[in-house]
Amino acid sequence: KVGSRQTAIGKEINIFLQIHYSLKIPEQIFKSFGLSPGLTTSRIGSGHINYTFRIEGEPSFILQRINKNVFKEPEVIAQNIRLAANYLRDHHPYFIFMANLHTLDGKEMAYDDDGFPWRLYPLIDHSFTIDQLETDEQAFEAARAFGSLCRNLDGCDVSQFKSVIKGFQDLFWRYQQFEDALAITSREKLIEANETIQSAKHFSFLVKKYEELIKSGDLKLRIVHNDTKINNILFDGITGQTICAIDLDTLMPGYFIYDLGDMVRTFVSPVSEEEKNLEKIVFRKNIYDSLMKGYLSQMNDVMSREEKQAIPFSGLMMTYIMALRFLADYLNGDVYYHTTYPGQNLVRAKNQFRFLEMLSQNV
Ligand code: GN1
Ligand code: MG
Repeated sequence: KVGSRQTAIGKEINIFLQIHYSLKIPEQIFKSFGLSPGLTTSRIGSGHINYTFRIEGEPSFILQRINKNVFKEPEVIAQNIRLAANYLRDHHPYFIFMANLHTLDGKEMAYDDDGFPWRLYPLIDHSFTIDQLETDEQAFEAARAFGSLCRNLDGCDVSQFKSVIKGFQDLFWRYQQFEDALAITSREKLIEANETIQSAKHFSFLVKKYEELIKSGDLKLRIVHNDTKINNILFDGITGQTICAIDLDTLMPGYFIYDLGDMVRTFVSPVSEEEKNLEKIVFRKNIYDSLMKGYLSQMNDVMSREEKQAIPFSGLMMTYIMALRFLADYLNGDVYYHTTYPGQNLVRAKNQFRFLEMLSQNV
């Protein structure tokens, strides 16, 4: 994620999150952005796709290498962000939108010799991100921030935006990918994941519901963030309030259920998707209610009655889609998400199915 992790008094706590690994920032990348290659860098964040670094200096920056295997057309990301930034500048000039900085020759990204695009962000002093949400206020504030992004983009020309990843939140297609993975995986993995595979099949009625909902045309196609996990909110270390939503890679046309659902998925459980101890996964009703209030404080008057009826489905759908995606990646041999130990994607899938059970008993 692109936030620095500092406490109110500016003390670095990111040290706990640093993972030392061999990826070096190429000198040409520093130079493209007018930075000295001698600056101190450290890897930060808990994203599963891109690599994120903090660059110390006056001022400091966040530098990110985009995963070109996942984002096959990185120019589309840049184009979508540009469209959104222009619309917001013209219609909501005071809205804080974290667009990236440009290279010395005015480009949104700099490519290295291996064809990976890199981009640079300002590092906001005393800002921080969290992986687990603790209070009702945080839930309200974070949901309000994601809601206000969608609300402020309501009215822009959706047809100009392009899809960054085809079928990204298409539950029907994700279920097919899971079935494809089942067909090619090893016998050992089928045995190891048997119970989780049964859960995946058990909840497949959600795919049908999803298809019906999309076909009904009741959901308005909007510009949505598509990755509204709690650690994509930048908080202010001094006021404790939100600054803005970050990680705009998947800002593209979609439905509100994707954003609201991913908030339910990542806000309401007291532990993150990495947690192995399933006993710790519970439904926090107070957080669920606060996040709904925060989101609707922005979205209530732009949403239709039909959309509001789909609110309870959103969390189920997004938790299920992530459970399926983690499980499929485990079966495929961990080809998509970064992992740090064998079986991590199965842990994540089990965690998500557990939360899905909890959620389905409560919404
Ligand atoms: C990925 O890399 P990160 O953490 O921003 C994924 C999201 C998932 C998320 C689950 C492009 O996001 O869809 O919800 O992991 N992004 C992509 O933690 O696949
Ligand atoms: Mg992301």
